[in-house]
Amino acid sequence: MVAMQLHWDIFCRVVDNYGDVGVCWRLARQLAAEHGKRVRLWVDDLNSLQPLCPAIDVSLARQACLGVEILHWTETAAIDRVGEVIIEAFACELPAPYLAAMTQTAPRPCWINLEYLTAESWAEGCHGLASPHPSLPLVKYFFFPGFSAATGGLLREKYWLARLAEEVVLPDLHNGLDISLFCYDTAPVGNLLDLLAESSSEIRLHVAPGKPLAAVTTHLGPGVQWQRGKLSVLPFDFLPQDDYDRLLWRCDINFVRGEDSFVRAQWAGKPFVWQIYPQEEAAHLVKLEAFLARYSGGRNTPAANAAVNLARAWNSEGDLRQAWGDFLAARPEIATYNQLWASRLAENRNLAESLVKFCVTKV
Ligand code: TRH
Repeated sequence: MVAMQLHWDIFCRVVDNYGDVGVCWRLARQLAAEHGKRVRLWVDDLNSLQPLCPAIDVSLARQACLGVEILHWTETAAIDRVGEVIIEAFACELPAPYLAAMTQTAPRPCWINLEYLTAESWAEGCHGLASPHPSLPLVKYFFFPGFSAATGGLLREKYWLARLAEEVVLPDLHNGLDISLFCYDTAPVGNLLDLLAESSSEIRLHVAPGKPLAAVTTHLGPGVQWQRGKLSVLPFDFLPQDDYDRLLWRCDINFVRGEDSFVRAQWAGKPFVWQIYPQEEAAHLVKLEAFLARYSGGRNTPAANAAVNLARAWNSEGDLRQAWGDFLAARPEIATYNQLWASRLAENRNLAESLVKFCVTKV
């Protein structure tokens, strides 16, 4: 008999920024909306989820929102039952009482450790591996999102992406370029602003709050909005997650970071520039190169080289002026390729589908 696995518990500990909770919230919503699962999302920091989902009330220990039950995960939170599938996001460590309750459940629940996204090939070899608990009669499975069919794939909501694609089919009446900026404070934002200010046509730079806006303010001085030549610098308030997706779909070029906005920029099929989450000893640069190798797929065209060189210049060192100029010159070709890249990625099973199929086999 096929296991129903109706009840899913996702545990999310917010380390920093919005990526951990952004991924978990998106996954929870999709499992509920597209797979009919009853999903409980346990989050230790509701204040980080609230900007992505303004409808939630951070004072509540338990609430429902968009088909998902959201639980404030505290040391003292009561464990009333365990799910049939448990997702421990990014090795966040399940609470001991919850683990104990899992050992009392028959059949044993399916326990997944959802890993961070990487394009490195070792992730394909580790995807789906079992890790028996050292002392309890439980097995945890490593689940790797990724860019190939040998991984768990990427988060991609069928209904929502189809709707966004319809929205951008609307006539495009704007002049000049719309660019969104979401990055860490280590990006060469000042250099970029100087280059954009030299533009002979209009550019509207939409700047996310937090680190991106702080970097802009450091370079341009205090202000609410800035005008430099034909460049308008327009800060925006933190948007609900769906509205941020819309912004990426509407902009001509997106600067994105981390994990979730990076994936969304790829579905938007527009030229994008990714800043990877910086790690100690520059470990992130290996991951960046792994992605760039997959993305460019051995092409040695001006467009492929321009996209790769700008990513390198944005993340570490390099001639940003040259890289930006080449990127702009190749923008139409990069846009065409990114549409193709998105449709190739969409041939892989998406992360939620992969999880549902994988877990059924692990009862
Ligand atoms: O916030 P991030 O830097 O998150 C990072 C990465 O996930 C990184 O891998 C992880 O190690 C670290 O967190 C802890 O970037 P990311 O992944 O793009 O997540 C941002 C989320 O915020 C994403 O879901 C999009 C969302 N967002 C909005 O909903 N509205 C907004 O206005 C903006 C700017 C972002």
